[in-house]
Amino acid sequence: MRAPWEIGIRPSEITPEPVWRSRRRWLRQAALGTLALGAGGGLARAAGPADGAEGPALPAPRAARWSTDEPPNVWRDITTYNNFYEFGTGKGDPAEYAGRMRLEPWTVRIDGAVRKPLTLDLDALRRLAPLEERVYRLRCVEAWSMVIPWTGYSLFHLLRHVEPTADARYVVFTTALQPEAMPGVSAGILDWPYVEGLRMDEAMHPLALLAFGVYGRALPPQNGAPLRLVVPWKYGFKSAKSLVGIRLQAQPPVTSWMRAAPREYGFYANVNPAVPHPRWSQATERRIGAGFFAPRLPTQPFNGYAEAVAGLYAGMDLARNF
Ligand SMILES: Nc1nc2c(c(=O)[nH]1)N[C@H]1C(S)=C(S)[C@@H](COP(=O)(O)O)O[C@H]1N2
Ligand SMILES: [Mo]
Repeated sequence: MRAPWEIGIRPSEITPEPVWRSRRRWLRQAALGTLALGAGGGLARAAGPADGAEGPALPAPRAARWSTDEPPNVWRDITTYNNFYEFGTGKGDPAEYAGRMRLEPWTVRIDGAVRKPLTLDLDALRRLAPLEERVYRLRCVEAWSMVIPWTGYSLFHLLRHVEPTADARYVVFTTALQPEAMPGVSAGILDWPYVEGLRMDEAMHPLALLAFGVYGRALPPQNGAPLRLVVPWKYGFKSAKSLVGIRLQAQPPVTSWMRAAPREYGFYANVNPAVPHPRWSQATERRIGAGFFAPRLPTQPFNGYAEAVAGLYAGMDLARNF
């Protein structure tokens, strides 16, 4: 078990042990019926990591197999420290402006090398497979990280549904473009819409998540409402927010970040502490919320998911295919 300052929970978020103990005792007594409810006035509600969570509930059982047991970041950090360049490059810009995005109606078009091209609305998408909670590490190329409890299902459910043909070797993701609602679009940092891509076998890996929620609530706009990709073994920019299009094709796409800076961002973008970004090291990371004195954490190959995904890259030179 790591110390709280290593894992992104503020000291103020932690229930002091005596409070926690007496609370457990109280719960046990309540369960035994030895304590009259209403008489136990002294029970203080402890602050929790999901405090402040808002939005429609999206409850789902946790997928233990695909979840880290590192404690998740608090709701506040997850929803106020964001990258979503359509709304500006400041970490606070998405929380401030993404609420302007029009979320209804929302459809996703899935086409290309498939037998069953489809346009699905959000309801149909959510109902396609059972939702699960997956607690994933997210490692940004800027060398910070968080632990986030997403709600969603493996992307392969959706890809299978449209029946890919033999030409489907890459998957291209396109995200929402609403210039009137997105102050960052006119800044011209990237070519819009934001485009990302995966190789077909990466996209079919069960870890690749189509996420609809965080902390059991529908995704806040700044986190990519109403649905986004989460690819936990790759740098954060691969996890495209606010998806509107998914296209299967034979050729790899040129993604937005590759187009903007081909020397700095490759197609694969697997988290790799041994391959520095041309302008900074990727060897360590700063866990958001861990506090000023927290030591940086060593970045793990594939962000700690090597056992699950390293086999996808057997025989590849990952320094050249960065
Ligand atoms: N459409 C879109 N998706 C995006 C981005 C973006 O600018 N636009 N930023 C990416 C980056 S760099 C990161 S680190 C993650 C951040 O996700 P979070 O804010 O939910 O933590 O979103 C990714 N998805
Ligand atoms: Mo990122």
